[in-house]
Amino acid sequence: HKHDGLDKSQNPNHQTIEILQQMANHYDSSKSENHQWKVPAYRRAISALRKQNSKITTKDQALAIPFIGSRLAAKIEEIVWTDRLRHLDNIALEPQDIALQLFLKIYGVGIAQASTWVNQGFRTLHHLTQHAHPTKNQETGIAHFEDFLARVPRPEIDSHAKYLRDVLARVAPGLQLTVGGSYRRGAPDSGDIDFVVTKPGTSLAVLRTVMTATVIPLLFGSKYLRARLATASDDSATGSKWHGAACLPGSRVWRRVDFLFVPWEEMGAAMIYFTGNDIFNRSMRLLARSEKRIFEILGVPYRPPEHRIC
Ligand code: DCP
Ligand code: MG
Ligand code: MN
Repeated sequence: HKHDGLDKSQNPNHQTIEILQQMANHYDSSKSENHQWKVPAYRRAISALRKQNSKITTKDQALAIPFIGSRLAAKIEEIVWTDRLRHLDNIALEPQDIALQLFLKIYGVGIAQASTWVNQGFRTLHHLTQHAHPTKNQETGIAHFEDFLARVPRPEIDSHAKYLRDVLARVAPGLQLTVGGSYRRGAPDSGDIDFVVTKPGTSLAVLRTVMTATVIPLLFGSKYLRARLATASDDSATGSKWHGAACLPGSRVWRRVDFLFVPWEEMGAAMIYFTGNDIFNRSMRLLARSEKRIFEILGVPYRPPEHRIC
């Protein structure tokens, strides 16, 4: 059985299958005749999806698979794109569904962890802290559940930026701080605060070292930074991201803060990435996949590879 678990999470469609499974289970236990008939279709789609060797991300890809019709195909595309089940907002919820939705709101907790806790019988945040052995990150997410769900008002983000620029001017002159994310898109409030840090003529390695060896420890010392919330993809030795929580002097609310370290030459692409939004970025990447289109956009006449020797 242990082996089964390992294979499951390695399936490229693991997350989609997990959510479809949740829906099938929901419809299965639903009292309504209207929903019962959907269950076999879901089960067939799940086992067909399990046999795929690559991640199915679009409706068309899903439609090409036997046993997946257009409605399920659309559902699969939606799951992949939104990474969550919007549908659950509109139907009567069972206690385990309510717990699942609650756990999914904890910062850093995904569908796999949330379902595991629900299946283990946990229903409240208190249960989790007492008996579920949460990781350090999860503990922070639970302890600051309300803080991290609260929106950050735009003026507060200005205060964070001012605080950080003052610190940088003193301890790491030359480092430049820009606020990206939804703030840069003009949002009146944001889910977190996204900082881009750069310095003209400075490599990523040097920038990372200045930040992780000097600036960040100092910010912990001044109690501005309160926790690091490293994710699996963060690597302090080679990465360009730092995730954590911060609290302004005089405030009691912890805010999620992200730092992106960017070498000066890469600022253009990095600002596009870190300004988002995420859906906009996906479309941009899709366009950027076409080599010819990039020439077109840059206004350079297309040259085949063998004619690119200058
Ligand atoms: N980003 C992306 N793809 C993702 C997540 C993020 O391209 N899956 C990029 C675009 C985002 C930026 O990183 O704008 C910052 O990510 P956030 O999660 O902080 O998203 P936003 O700042 O856009 O919104 P929010 O107000 O919820 O923080
Ligand atoms: Mg953000
Ligand atoms: Mn962010």
